[in-house]
Amino acid sequence: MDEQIKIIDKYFDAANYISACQLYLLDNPLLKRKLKKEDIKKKIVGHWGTVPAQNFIYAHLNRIIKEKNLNMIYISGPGHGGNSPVANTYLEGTYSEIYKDITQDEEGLKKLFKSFSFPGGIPSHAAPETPGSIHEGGELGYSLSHAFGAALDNKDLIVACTVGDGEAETGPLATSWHGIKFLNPKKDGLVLPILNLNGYKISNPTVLSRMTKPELGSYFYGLGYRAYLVEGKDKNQIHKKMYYTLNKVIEDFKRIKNGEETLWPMIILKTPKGWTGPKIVNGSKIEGTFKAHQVPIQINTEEDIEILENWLRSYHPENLFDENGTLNKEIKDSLPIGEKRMGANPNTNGGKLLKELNLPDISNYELKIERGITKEEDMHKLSEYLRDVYKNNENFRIFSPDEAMSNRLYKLFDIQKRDWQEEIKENDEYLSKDGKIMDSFLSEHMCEGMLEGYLLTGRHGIFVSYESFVRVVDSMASQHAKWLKICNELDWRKDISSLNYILTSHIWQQDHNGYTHQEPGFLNHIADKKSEIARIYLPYDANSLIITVDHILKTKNKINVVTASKHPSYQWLTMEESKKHFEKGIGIWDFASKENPDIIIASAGDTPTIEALAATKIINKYLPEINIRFINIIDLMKLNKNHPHGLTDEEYDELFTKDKPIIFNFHGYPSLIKSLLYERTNRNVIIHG
Ligand SMILES: Cc1ncc(C[n+]2csc(CCOP(=O)(O)OP(=O)(O)O)c2C)c(N)n1
Repeated sequence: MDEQIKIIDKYFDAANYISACQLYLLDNPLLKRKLKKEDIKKKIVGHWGTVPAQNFIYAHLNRIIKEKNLNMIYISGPGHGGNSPVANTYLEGTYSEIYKDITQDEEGLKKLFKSFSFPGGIPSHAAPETPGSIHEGGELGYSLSHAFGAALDNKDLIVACTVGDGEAETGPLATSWHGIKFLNPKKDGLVLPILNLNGYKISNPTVLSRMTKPELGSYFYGLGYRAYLVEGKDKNQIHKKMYYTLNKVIEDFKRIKNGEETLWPMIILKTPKGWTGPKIVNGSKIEGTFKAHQVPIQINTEEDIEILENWLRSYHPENLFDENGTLNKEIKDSLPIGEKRMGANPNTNGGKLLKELNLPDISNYELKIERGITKEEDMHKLSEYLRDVYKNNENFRIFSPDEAMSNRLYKLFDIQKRDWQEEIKENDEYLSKDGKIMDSFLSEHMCEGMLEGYLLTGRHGIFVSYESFVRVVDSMASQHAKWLKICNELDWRKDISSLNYILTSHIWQQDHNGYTHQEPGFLNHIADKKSEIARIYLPYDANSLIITVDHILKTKNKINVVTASKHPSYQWLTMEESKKHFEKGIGIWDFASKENPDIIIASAGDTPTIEALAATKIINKYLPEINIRFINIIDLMKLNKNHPHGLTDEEYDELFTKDKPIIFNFHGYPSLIKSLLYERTNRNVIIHG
């Protein structure tokens, strides 16, 4: 063990060296000569505080992966220290395999250091560009929910997830600890949370770090964990503790898998913030304080350069790399190889593992209709189709915060149960350890985070939410949209299944709930995202809803938002008619239209369509001399000229005419339609929304 720890420690030095150099160096990557001002970046940006502890964790995880031949991925919660995952994936070789110019030599190191947080270079956070990452490290709070999502239906996988003690204060992270209550060890993978108790955030202490050890232990025990505290007076002692602790964790995991253990292991790693970095700069204590959070030394004077040089030399690069700048063989040989490397694990590039869904033929679910007379709950009808998607596919899950029933997904429960690993009582319904409907935890953050983790590791799913409360995860949706946008620019990132939302219990169907439950602004939020990613659909009845959901489940790399009706409501088109309409995304409904229109009545959304058709009927009755053209828009982005789905100007003018008045009945805020029509010829429009 002592020999192994010596090598782990060398690896730790190498990772710290490469991480620190990314912050500072333009040249002189191996410090073969004295450091000069010209070797150093003019603007130094990035984070140091979180980095050493994460390097330490990665080093030890590598050891246990190699020794036990584990299938493990790593999620960096405090991914603002992006130089850490970059350093580690460089050392294991994955980075150079993906980015061929970042070679495993002095020249490669020089390029790598320069590119970090530099114009035209790589982000300072864990990002899509970072091999092995399924997690954007900028916005804190989602790491653990991503980890749990990645572990679902992934029974051989272990997801190690570092959580910052500041990050742990966020709402989404604080609720995520409960994720273990939804993992079935027989069918799902395992998650190892590693809380890095480094004591500080940007400029404040952290709450968890000021709790006593018994308080912390009790807190995590109450949540269902056996917390292992790893701390030490010196490097050697803490290496040993981590070594033994990981051995114990793997033993615990074995017992959990065999059903012999109910407490889940987690690690509390207590290290100084900015560990191994500069201790004192300009009379201020840095290591072990919040001052280590970002850049520990700004370079203004010769003395600063000297402190930097001493710090970097403290890792002894001459003992880590050979003359050419290639990592020493004994360190290299200690690392996992091939897809066991956490940067190369295919689960972190989920498209590699993506299996297409086996989708049922939608004609089997057609609702036979009498136009404008038949009434049906669209979501209830959709649930027949979704039941069979579940039936045919192991790699599909629906996520909903306690709302699958309330959102009328009744038929799912004919064949599938809710995921629930806790006690089940007599009057509970549809709970099971083997259940795969993810609706038994009331947390939009967890639904979103787990679904993202599930998608990013190559599976499929849908988030079904009340329309107004999906806004709880606005920011998570934005981050995912950014992630997808960057992935689209990276050849090596393979296509993943789209992030699908069905928003129901919507603004026009509130019964007793009323104003508190009304907020259709998620559509505006998503409409603002990159047009190659954002899709918005407004089906008007059951058949159109089934067609829409069948479509979105086949798409890749998109964010699809579907608003849907759940109350008994009028039905308008047969399946065949709706298919044709959906293919166009927008069109004239002949049964409600006349030739040579005097006005256009347009609708988007289920209730606005009922109202617009009713208005058309009334006008036809009392003012038959007025010719109405009735247009329905199911694919909202047809209106956006700058969207890949957008109508051309000619198509738009053909449908809406160049000058006839348009009355537009819209599901959401009128401002959205205003912005979509801004560049169109005919803007003679009154919008009701
Ligand atoms: C949701 C969110 N709020 C605020 C920030 C700004 N921020 C960046 S790092 C940081 C402190 C993080 O502390 P911790 O999680 O303990 O990480 P570490 O100390 O390891 O850097 C804050 C507040 C953020 N990135 N995300």
